[in-house]
Amino acid sequence: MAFETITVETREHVGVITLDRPEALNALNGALIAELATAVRRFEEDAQIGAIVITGSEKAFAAGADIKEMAERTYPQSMIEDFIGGDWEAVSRARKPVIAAVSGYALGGGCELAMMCDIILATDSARFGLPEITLGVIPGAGGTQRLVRAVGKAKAMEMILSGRFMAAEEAERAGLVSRIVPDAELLDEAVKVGEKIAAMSLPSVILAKSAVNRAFETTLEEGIRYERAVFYSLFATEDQKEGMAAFVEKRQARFRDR
Ligand code: DAK
Repeated sequence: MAFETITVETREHVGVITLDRPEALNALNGALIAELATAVRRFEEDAQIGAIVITGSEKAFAAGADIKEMAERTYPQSMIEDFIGGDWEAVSRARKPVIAAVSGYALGGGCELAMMCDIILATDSARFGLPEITLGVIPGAGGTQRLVRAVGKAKAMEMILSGRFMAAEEAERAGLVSRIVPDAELLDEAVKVGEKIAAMSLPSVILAKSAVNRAFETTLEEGIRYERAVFYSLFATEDQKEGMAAFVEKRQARFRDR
């Protein structure tokens, strides 16, 4: 299937999805969200792919859900169609790691999309914000929940209640962004991180991601119990034997995802 609102490529073991609606600063309309979900699911199913990168343009990762498409929505329509539905959740449901490479605006649904990813790399020009309040609504794709977990209550409240944008440097300091990288290196750096992850054993990558995410969903005690069970389970893999043998033999491990 040819995509119209995104471009998709494979770089070695990393799937790269580029949001591509420059005329609307990559505003996330229904077509784009559906195509993004399809591309993510394909990479999830592709055994050659170990990580996924989502990026936008230099000016915008994504300036939010498409306001022009949303403007005439009614309450019953929104509620019945449940536009939170499957496609918007494809990224947060991905089991393989997803890296957001953010330049320019990441606003509203664009910021929420970045926060659905596991790691955010950004350039100096990145601007994060949840300005839905200025439109008479509130974030609707996880923003009120994920931003507060990422940057704490005070900053999240200020951003969500006043619509203030957060610049890259502040976002890095606050823990929303993993690293700031030079403009020209953003995508290469994100792919490099993806390649590094893709070289690990996929079962341990999937379970490590799942254990970290568990920290946001449960008590410390439960989370530690989950981590312990997962840790033990990895001793059932060939990759654990290979990884530890490689260390002892002073060579590079060759994981086979088994
Ligand atoms: N939607 C539609 N078009 C947009 C857009 C958007 N979010 N953002 C920008 N554009 C369009 C502009 O209308 C303009 O198109 P033309 O007028 O040229 O046809 C073009 O992109 C360039 O934008 P500007 O001329 O405005 O460019 P500037 O550099 O002057 O300003 C800006 C850039 C990013 C500051 C500005 O465009 C802006 O404020 N954009 C809107 C940002 C915003 O409010 N975003 C939040 C949208 S609400 C949900 C899932 C998601 C959501 C909710 C529920 N469920 C699953 C339930 C998410 C909601 C949102 O994101």
